[in-house]
Amino acid sequence: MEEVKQKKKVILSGIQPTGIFTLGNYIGAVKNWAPMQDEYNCAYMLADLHAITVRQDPKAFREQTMTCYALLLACGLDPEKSIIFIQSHVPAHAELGWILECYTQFGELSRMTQFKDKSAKHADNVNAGLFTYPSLMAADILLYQADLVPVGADQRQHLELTRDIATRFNGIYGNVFKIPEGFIPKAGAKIMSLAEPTKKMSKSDENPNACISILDKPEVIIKKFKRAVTDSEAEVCYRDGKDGINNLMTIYSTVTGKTFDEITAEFAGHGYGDFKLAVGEAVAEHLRPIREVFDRLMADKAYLESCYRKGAEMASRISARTMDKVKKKIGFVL
Ligand code: ATP
Ligand code: LTN
Repeated sequence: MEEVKQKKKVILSGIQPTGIFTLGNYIGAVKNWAPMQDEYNCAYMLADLHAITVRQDPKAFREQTMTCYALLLACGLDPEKSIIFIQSHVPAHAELGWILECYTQFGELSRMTQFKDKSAKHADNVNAGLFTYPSLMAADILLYQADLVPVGADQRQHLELTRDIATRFNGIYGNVFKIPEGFIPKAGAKIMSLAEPTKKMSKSDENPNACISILDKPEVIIKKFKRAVTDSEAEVCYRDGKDGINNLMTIYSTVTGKTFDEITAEFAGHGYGDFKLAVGEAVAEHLRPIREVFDRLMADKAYLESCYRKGAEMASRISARTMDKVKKKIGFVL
């Protein structure tokens, strides 16, 4: 019997080039992208169109985008295996983004918690792009007919909306879009701030002690963990109400592979000081190779450029197929 070759599933994800990735971005999202490259057809992008929903300084933004591209490769993304591209290099994203805005309801966008948070934080610039951000994210995903979207927990609501938009569009025009599933890690989907462990760790936090950047030097990482806010008990165990310790245990567990029970046993009879030091050292060690590869890549801009040009070409080819279908279905003259 002829063997039926199973088509590989498609993965798409993205990250905004708004700063050096934090340990939260890394554990919740980017760390999980590299291991998927053998099993799936993967496309990963820098969401620079999304990044301008917050004002960016042109020179810093350009440099930041190059830095973030090198970081993706340093985190193990391989341009020989995956499509690694910059969103604005593929005009179909903005084009389908506009179209999908016309299939997204005002009420749906008004309910998005990221919009509410960011418009409170940037009250002087509550622009239309900040509001329609999820329609563009839906376009990113649906253009590639993605099956799975690996993201942190804070993107769950945007993914649900993407599914609703796709289902609505398919309901009108027939089967145009694959309905994607989220792929949210069981542990580490929401890494919390080290200074305020009830708040998510975020690239744009003003307090440098609140978040670990994946390029922080080992001594800086260790110092920040030493200062991490915990509680007044002295027991290293995962329990409701111990937000700081729960967060440190999650971080330690994801970088060492140890379970919570193993961690509790390891630090039985020790104070928080020993535990914090161990977490700091484990994180510093885990991030060391990323920093080393990053330094090498940043010294070879020509290589980086050849990678993102190739990525844009491949992404354009795939997205053009979906774009064509969408335009025909809607009734645009082609
Ligand atoms: P900004 O502060 O500029 O809004 P951000 O740090 O929230 O940025 P994004 O670029 O919006 O980062 O997110 C990139 C990916 O990282 C997404 O998949 C998001 O879910 C994930 N992520 C962001 N913060 C965390 C966190 N604290 N814990 C786990 N995952 C996270
Ligand atoms: N909104 C995402 C970044 C992003 C994204 C995407 C993630 C833009 N387009 C498509 C997955 C798929 C965020 O992390 N804030």
